[in-house]
Amino acid sequence: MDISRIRVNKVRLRKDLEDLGKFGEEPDGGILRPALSDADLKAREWFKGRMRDAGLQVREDTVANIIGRLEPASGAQGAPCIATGSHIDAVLHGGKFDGAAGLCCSLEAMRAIQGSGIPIPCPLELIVFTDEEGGHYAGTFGSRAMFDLLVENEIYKSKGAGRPFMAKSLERMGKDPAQYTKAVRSPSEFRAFLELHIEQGPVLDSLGIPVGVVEGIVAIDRHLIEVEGKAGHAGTTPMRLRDDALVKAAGIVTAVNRTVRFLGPEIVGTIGEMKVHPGAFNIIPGKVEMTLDLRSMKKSLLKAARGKIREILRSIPGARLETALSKNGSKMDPRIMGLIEESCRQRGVSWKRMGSGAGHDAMTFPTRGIPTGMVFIPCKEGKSHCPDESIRWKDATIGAQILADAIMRIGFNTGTKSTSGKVRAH
Ligand code: HGY
Ligand code: MN
Ligand code: MN
Repeated sequence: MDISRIRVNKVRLRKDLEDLGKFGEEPDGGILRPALSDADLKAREWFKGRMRDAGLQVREDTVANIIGRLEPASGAQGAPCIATGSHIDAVLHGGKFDGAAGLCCSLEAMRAIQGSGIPIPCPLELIVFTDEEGGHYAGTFGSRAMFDLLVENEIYKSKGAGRPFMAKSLERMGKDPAQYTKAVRSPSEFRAFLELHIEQGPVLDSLGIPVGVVEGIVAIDRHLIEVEGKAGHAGTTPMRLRDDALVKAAGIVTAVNRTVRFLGPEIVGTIGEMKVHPGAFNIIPGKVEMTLDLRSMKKSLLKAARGKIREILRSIPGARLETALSKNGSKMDPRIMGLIEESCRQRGVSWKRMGSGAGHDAMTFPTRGIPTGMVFIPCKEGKSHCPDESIRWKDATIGAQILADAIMRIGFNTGTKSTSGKVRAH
């Protein structure tokens, strides 16, 4: 089987990337496309059309994951599929390529594979996962829903008072939230999962290397911190009689930052969201809600940080922490990493093995023993989650080519060693 016959089309790919970037576009070049917002829904409809134009059978599951599928000509219809995909939703005022690059490159890979005339060895799927960025709650929602990994009542949970929750957004797009468990699939339906993503860090760009072969994805704990005080009149309440929730929250922010820094360079912590209630210039804040994102390749560091932060909160009246989600780090499948590298070698493309400090839907699949791999492409100066996020079109083209080649190498390979150690020959 001559993989070199697979040729991605850089013009077609670039057009998809540019067109997808228009949904939710803001004047400063960033995008506002929160999960299941109007901009996200429009982008999804457009992408479904592109998937159909590319010959994929397209369906949407009960939690709005979009699943495009290519069936092999004969024989292997019911066989486990090789899936690829990523997300269309974006962080607030984010960039145009986080998630989108993976989806457009995956679609181009699917087209190039079909264009090669090489018969596909098993079903191929391209999946758009719902709410990867955690616009409603804890993130990687669609892939966790697919493998029955939601926390209890997650579709009714939000990040604070008056914030959106998934059940409402699903209803808004005409779905019955009570049917969410119907999205659950068996891991045995999957032979492998591959995600292409921008690196969201500076390594590849600074070294001038076009491909990152991901070895592992960071463990992530997401907590919600709530601080109760006493709302009151900003003019008539003497300072000594105040119980100002924001003053207490400010102390927590600096204490959390000090704690994480003290634990060393292998852990990062971010208080990225803060809501002050009621929130007016003449009311003493009565309540503050904050989100805390902790990450490390070492789960033990996350545990240590949580313990110390709980201790800090115990000393502050009215402060409490709720753990929204604790995601283990994920190891990528060595076999798949080898096939990605083989693809780079054959194409004369340099690559670098690396970890991912960003979370992805690709971290969900290994928890169900599905062999998983990730291909990174550079983003300029490592900028991401901001309007300056940008890529080089040639890097996207190379990434799509390597992704297409790797999908077919997995397909024709005699077996893919699953992360659970079993070798599954197909
Ligand atoms: O938060 C992350 O790491 C990813 O961009 N969702
Ligand atoms: Mn992101
Ligand atoms: Mn992403």
